[in-house]
Amino acid sequence: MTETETAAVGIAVDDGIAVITIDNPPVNAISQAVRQGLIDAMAEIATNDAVEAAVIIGAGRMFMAGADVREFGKPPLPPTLPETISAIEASEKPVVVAIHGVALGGGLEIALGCHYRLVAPGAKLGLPEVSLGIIPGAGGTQRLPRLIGFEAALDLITTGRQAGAEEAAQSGLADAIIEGDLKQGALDFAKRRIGEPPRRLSAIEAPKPESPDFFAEAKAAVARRARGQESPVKAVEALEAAILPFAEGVKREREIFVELRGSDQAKALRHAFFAERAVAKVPGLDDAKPRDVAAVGVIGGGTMGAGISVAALRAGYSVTLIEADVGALARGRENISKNLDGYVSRGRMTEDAKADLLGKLAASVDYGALADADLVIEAVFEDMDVKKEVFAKLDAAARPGAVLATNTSYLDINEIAAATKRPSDVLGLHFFAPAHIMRLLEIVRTGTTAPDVIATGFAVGRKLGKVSVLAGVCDGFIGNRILAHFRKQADYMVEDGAMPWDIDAAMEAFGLPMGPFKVMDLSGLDISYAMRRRLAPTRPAEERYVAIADRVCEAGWLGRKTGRGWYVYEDGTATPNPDAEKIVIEESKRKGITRRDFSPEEIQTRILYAMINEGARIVEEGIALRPLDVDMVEIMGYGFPRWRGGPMCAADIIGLERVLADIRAFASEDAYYWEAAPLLERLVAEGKSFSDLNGG
Ligand code: T1G
Repeated sequence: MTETETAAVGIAVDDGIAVITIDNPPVNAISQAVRQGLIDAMAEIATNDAVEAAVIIGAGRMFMAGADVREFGKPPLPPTLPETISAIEASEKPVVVAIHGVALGGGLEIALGCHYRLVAPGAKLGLPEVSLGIIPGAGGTQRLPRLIGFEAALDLITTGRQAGAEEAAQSGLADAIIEGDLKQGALDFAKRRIGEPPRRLSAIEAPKPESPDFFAEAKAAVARRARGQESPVKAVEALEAAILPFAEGVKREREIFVELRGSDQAKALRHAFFAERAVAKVPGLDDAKPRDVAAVGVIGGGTMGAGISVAALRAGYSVTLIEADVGALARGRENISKNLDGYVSRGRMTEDAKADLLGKLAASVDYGALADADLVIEAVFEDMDVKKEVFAKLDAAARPGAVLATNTSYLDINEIAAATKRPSDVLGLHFFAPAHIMRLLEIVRTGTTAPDVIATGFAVGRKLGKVSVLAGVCDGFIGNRILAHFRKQADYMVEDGAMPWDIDAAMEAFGLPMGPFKVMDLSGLDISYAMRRRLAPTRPAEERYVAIADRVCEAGWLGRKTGRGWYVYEDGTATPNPDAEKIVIEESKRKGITRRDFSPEEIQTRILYAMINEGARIVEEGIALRPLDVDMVEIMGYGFPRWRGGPMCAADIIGLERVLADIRAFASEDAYYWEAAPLLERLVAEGKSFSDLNGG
């Protein structure tokens, strides 16, 4: 047995088979050292007569997570990944790859350069590059269709989704699933291949597309789904190049890859990738140990409470639901059961699994049933007096050390906490409807929340599969506070000359899944009406107030539930409501406003800048820890296009100087609203950007 080592790639020869081990923790990212190590290993295999075949395998949790995302913005160091893969594929001796955990991006491309692919039962294979704003850049778009055909390759590459071991074996992506010891299975497999000619995907003739219009149709369908994101559409172009001879196809793939790599969208998506992980890293919280949570109590079985209960049950917690009376309790159970039915009907849960989960649900009208709960989440009516009463009762019933959470969206949690004798155990866990589906969780700390209580919030959020973002107490926390400004701008423009459907169309073109007026119709106009009434006493007298939505609401048009709101809903289609249009025109007239045109670009800019300006205030006040926390809230909770990186990242990409100059220009018409956030002013003066505040 001979052995040589580089830092990241080890090679050991055992009975004629070289075992090449990638060892670059934590995820075996393909750093320069890994690329060089693989090239050296292949050179050694070629010249070492004792070697007759090779196995490539990953050390640690997974095979490989792909290219090192941290190297992306930097000048590439040789050897390139395509060179590395060519060296593997060129081997005259059979090379078998053994995949456990994940093989993603460049990791799967390396696997495609090997002659045989074996997978462990739990393995997941994917090309997630489009989600980073790029395309596979090391032959993935050329080798994959040669192996599994265009349709299957297009599905994997344009969605970035991961295929499991079974699917990989069925599609031909994997040659076999190895049960038991993966390395031993791979060694046995490699031994049987000794002496066989290498199987090189690049040598296979270009496949035929499934139909003559295949690429044109695919491009149109992918573009519709992508909502402004370029990379999936470009991935189809790269795939189309696979009908060319391999050398020409990879050249085209590389050109597209290089073009996208430097794009703003790739920059924004990389930011989102790191931000999604950075939000869980709260400075100063490193030493706080989360409290153990197994039993969860939920107070309130309405839409939110039922959604939270389902999220908790699915994550493996036992749940005790509390309602005010027996009738409400039955309705709460019914809501939970209906949510679970959603999974069953989509084939994502069996009836048995549903029954199991319901078996872990207890329900009671007595707070005494919460005596053993480790965490209680209150999701009752949004009213301070009601919440205080609930927390006083909870204080009496819950065991010492239990974490007490409120799901309020707006109310002052300091005040709620003060209704208990243990305010340091109280925090906000703000879920987004539907709570079992939406991935955002705002974890709201009060002035007194204990560090280990915050840490518990993050640990629970992680177990629920949420992206948790820390926020401070203010009206609306991070997300709804920005939403209020988004809506205000939309209202101002409607009163000044745009129509609600113009705003919706412009914001959908911006990349939102649904415009703000359609969203209001969906959630019910009475919700925001009640909110405006609540805020009326504290609204500054000098602030502009648009009464259009109030009048639409007062006419009884509450949105979809009444068949009419900003739109009229008939036969499954939405058309602009002509009566709402009349109200818009009347209100402009009543205020003496001469209506003017707004281009889609102006609509997008005003709304985006309102979000940026408020986001800057939120960061400056410490409500959000960093600009990236604001970005994650917007992306995960409000449909802000990920490929724009969130509002703060979008501001950096536009350039803060320009953002500030435009805001000042808006301020010349409306000085009250468009006062630039001091943080924005300061960053521009110092020549900095929001990303400078995000930390390493
Ligand atoms: N590069 C660098 N660091 C990475 C990384 C990567 N590719 N993937 C993960 N990390 C870090 C991550 O930031 C975190 O660091 C730690 O590893 C654990 O990650 C030419 C160009 C692999 C499924 O898009 O999907 O190949 O926060 O917390 O939940 O065509 O990470 O601890 O400091 O996420 O177990 C394509 C992205 C590259 C894969 C593991 N690859 N990664 O999930 O742990 S493009 C990807 C993931 C490419 C070629 C192109 C997941 C994971 P820290 P984690 P996890």
